[in-house]
Amino acid sequence: MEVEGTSIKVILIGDGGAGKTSLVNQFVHRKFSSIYKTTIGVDITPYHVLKENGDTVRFVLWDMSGQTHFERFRTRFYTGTSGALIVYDLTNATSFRNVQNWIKECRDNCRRNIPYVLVGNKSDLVDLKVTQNHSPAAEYPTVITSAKSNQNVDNAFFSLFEAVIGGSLEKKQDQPAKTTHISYSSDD
Ligand SMILES: Nc1nc2c(ncn2[C@@H]2O[C@H](COP(=O)(O)OP(=O)(O)O)[C@@H](O)[C@H]2O)c(=O)[nH]1
Ligand SMILES: [Mg+2]
Repeated sequence: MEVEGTSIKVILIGDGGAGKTSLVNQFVHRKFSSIYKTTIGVDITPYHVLKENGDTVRFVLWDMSGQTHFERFRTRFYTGTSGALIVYDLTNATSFRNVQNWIKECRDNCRRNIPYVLVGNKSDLVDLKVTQNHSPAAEYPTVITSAKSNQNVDNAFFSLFEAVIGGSLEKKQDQPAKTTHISYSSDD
């Protein structure tokens, strides 16, 4: 899948169930669903933002759905990435420990230095006084979100966007974004 033009690819990675798809749905479509759908493939959503000087920057969000164990697919998924949101579930200690593995895999496959923003999601379910002490990788900025209640969701994405372009952005989009699902079969 080629995304044309001068679009900037950012990816969402992290354990299945952490809330990657929900964060994109809340950020782009202002929707939340508690139904957990695992589909095989990748959801690609363009998202346009304005720079302070009025120029439009076109980001494309790549959300890999399910089947994170197909290594060949994952390697392709990382190609051309400019930044990554690494999502973990504040209620799931394993997802939190795996952040380091996701960072390592991303480093190995992106073949260049890219900014990372860690996202501790599902803040609506936890007592933040307890979980704020969890700092999986102090060297990376971490944003605590709820895709359900829309807490800090824009902050998470814009922190990454601004780190990628190295400047500040206006928080608006010039058109509703449409998600394209690219399915993928195991014998591909
Ligand atoms: N309570 C709560 N549930 C969430 C939140 N984000 C995602 N979920 C739920 O967690 C499950 C997995 O979310 P999903 O976005 O599909 O995770 P993904 O596998 O990382 O894409 C779904 O049932 C979501 O409804 C959140 O912030 N709060
Ligand atoms: Mg998903």
